[in-house]
Amino acid sequence: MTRIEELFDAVLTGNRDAAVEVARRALEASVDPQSLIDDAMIPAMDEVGRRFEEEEYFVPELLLSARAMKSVLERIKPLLSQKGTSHKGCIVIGTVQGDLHDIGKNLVAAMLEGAGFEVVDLGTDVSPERFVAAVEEKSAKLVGLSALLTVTMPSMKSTVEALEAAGLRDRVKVMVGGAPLSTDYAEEIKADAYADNATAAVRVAQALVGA
Ligand code: B12
Repeated sequence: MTRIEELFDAVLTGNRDAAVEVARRALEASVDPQSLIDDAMIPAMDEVGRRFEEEEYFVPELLLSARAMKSVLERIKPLLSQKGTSHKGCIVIGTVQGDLHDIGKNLVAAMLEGAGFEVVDLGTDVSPERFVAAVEEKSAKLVGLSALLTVTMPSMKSTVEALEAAGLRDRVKVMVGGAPLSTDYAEEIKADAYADNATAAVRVAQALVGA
């Protein structure tokens, strides 16, 4: 079994210690940290989601897999930083109200930080008012909204509307992401852009601030 397959298995079975150990060995052997994410852990989480849908997995299994992926991400995060990056401005990011999923959002935040953005991460279950307050306080150029549940997608619309009502909409760009989203939905709620993964999120963010 390759290290990528071993990591896939460890995340799929929610074995945190094995996941961390395999990742450590892979990094020692100079495996690209991005490939641990893209080729092992994201496919593993997709399979976890599929098993959940098929009722082979339940919430405890989701939590164990999520914990394993998070532990590896914590260790990989510093390696995602690109050397010599300049400060590209502040981005406020968070998972919208009602939604507790944060793995994808954390990954996007880590990659943006690595690309030279100052990232203010508000965490999960963030109300439109908290997004508005943080954008104001930090004079942020960008705000990133994450949602993984179809039922929390409308919180994105409320957040865009709250930014508009606070008179901030013409000085902050809104970028949205999360598995149930699409470019069409981003357009519908008047967000500026959608990205379907963390690498694309960095490209989109750079384009939005003209970096
Ligand atoms: C792990 C997980 C959980 C964990 C979350 C742990 C955590 N700390 O995040 C726990 C157990 C808490 C959980 C709970 C629930 N979950 Co859940 N969960 C998942 C699972 C398996 C994986 C999500 C994940 O981490 N993926 C890996 C990351 C890397 O991918 P990602 O999040 O999509 O992020 C990428 C992109 O979307 C994008 N992106 C993400 N955010 C952003 C933001 C910006 C600005 C940008 C530009 C891009 C971007 O870039 C990321 C990196 O590439 C998914 C299934 C799936 N495959 O998506 C179900 C899933 C999302 N969950 C689901 C459900 C139903 C629930 C619960 C309601 C279950 C329950 N009955 O209690 C609760 C809801 C809790 C709540 N209020 O939020 C459903 C949602 C169905 C729907 N259509 O709404 C899914 C799809 C499972 C399924 N197939 O049914 N869950």
